[in-house]
Amino acid sequence: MLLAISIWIITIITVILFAGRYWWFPESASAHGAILDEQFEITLIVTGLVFILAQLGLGYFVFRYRERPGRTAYYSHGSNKAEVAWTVATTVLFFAMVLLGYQVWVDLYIQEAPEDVIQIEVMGQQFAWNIRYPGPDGQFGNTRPELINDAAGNPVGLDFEDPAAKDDLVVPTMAVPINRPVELLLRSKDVTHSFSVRELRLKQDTIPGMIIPLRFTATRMGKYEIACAELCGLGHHRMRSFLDVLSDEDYAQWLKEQSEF
Ligand SMILES: [Cu+2]
Repeated sequence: MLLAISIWIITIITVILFAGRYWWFPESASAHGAILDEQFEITLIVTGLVFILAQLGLGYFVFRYRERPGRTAYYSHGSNKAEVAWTVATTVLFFAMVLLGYQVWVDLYIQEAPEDVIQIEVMGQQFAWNIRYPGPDGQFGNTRPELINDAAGNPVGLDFEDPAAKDDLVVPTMAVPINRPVELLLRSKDVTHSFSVRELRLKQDTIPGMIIPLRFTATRMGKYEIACAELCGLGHHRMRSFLDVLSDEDYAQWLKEQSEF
């Protein structure tokens, strides 16, 4: 009896915590943020309803078949019909939600980038982010792993024999202009990290040996934290940087200041 009541109480507290939104996302600052939030809400409502029904049912069965004098347990093989029913229902729900979220996914990952897209390379490493801009020539220079040398100030292994590498800018923080499409090229030097900015509603693993493109358009000026969202080693908690969303003029100014160092 106590167990059944505990299950119900835990269910109610959980629902209150989610419905009351006491710990929620910060306000979205990207073009795809609103549609992603909507998708999140639909998923939360659907899975929330399933959760509530399942927990209430669990409590009910614990309560209904609690120990009583003179009653013995009997062994059941279960019900094939019920199993088929909830497996089919789960499959249908799962595919319906995938299809609903498909458009956001296509926008972020698959659709061809617009011509004026700003490309920025992000190289994760234990325990820092290296942000690389192609510089005035608009071309990323070659990199070679054997040239990587943190102590000499070449954390991404720029090959300076390549003329396109000479003006590349590698900095510890990121800035982007507001309302301009940006394409990140996510890389990792060592282990799997995850590039995550809550306000942009972005989270994408960076994987050694892969260059993963990720697109967004920032729609609100401000300073946002770039966190590593994948436990990547002892210093994981301090693997963070910042993203400044600036006006066009401030962005141009920022680029200029950075390249003067
Ligand atoms: Cu990391």
